[in-house]
Amino acid sequence: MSMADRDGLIWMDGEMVPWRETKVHVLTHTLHYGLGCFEGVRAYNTEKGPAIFRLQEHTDRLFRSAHILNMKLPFTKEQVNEAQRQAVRENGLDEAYIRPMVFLGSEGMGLRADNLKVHLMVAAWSWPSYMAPEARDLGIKVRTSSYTRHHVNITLCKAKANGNYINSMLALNEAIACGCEEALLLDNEGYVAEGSGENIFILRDGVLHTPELTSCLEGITRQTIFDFCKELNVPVRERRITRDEVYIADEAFFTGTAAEVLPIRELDGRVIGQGKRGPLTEKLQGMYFDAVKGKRPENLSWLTAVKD
Ligand code: PPE
Repeated sequence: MSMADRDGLIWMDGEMVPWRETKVHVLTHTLHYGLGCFEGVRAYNTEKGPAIFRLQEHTDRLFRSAHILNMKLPFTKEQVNEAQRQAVRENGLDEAYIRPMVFLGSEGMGLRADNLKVHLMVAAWSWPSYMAPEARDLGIKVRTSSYTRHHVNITLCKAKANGNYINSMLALNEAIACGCEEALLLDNEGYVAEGSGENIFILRDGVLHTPELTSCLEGITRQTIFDFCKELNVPVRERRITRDEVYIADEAFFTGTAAEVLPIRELDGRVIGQGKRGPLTEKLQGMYFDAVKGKRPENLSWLTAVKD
């Protein structure tokens, strides 16, 4: 089903608009130059109804991205939180992927346009599994990308900017064409960075390792794994990792809102650990799914109910 041809409502600049009517002009600035930013957020069904996972953190990151790109959002954080709740609620969704995006309008063209309006849209739809459902148990096959992840001073990777995803799409399409499910990008110095839309963790001798924030997005799921590891007394180190360290890891997994917690069973044809989801990955994945579904009393503050 086309994303454009659906029933439902999309929050657009402060109003709920019928899904098929939320159109932009072909001269929309962001469509041409990629200067925009977005979030990927999920709502899960809990005992108390649908709830958004770590909503405030996502909204905060959206505002940080906009600030980095020098885009001034004409809405408050409270309004943006409310828009996301409304998008899930008014579409009658129990579970949803939520996509807020900040973009520049069609008020002007060219790189020098200085009369551009900053717009915000928030859509929500059902997007159950990012990869084949069995990938959660069995893990996925990954390939080191021939594309380098953006250098920190090219497009400013701390912003979850639309244009940064050219890099992700080139890497992902290459990996898929090679029979893999995801790409692992290296940073401009050749160290492990991240997946096309996920952070990466590796386990070695009881210590979890993940790249530093200069090589990857400040993932909210990544932070959630840090929080769980603190609780489990599993040490986590943020440091430079080489691709061959991933080959010899005991376990490896990706994290992200869309991908959730996803085991990696193979990188570049080398089997990682036992070649299936390892025990710590399974434990963290279980904690994650329990937390998002409101089954962990200690993490209830991460959930924002969609209904009043
Ligand atoms: N790195 C990148 C490059 C990235 O895009 C994401 C999220 C992450 C790490 C993990 O961040 P977080 O979701 O806060 O844990 N990618 C979003 C877009 C995926 C898509 O297919 O679109 C997402 O997971 O929603």
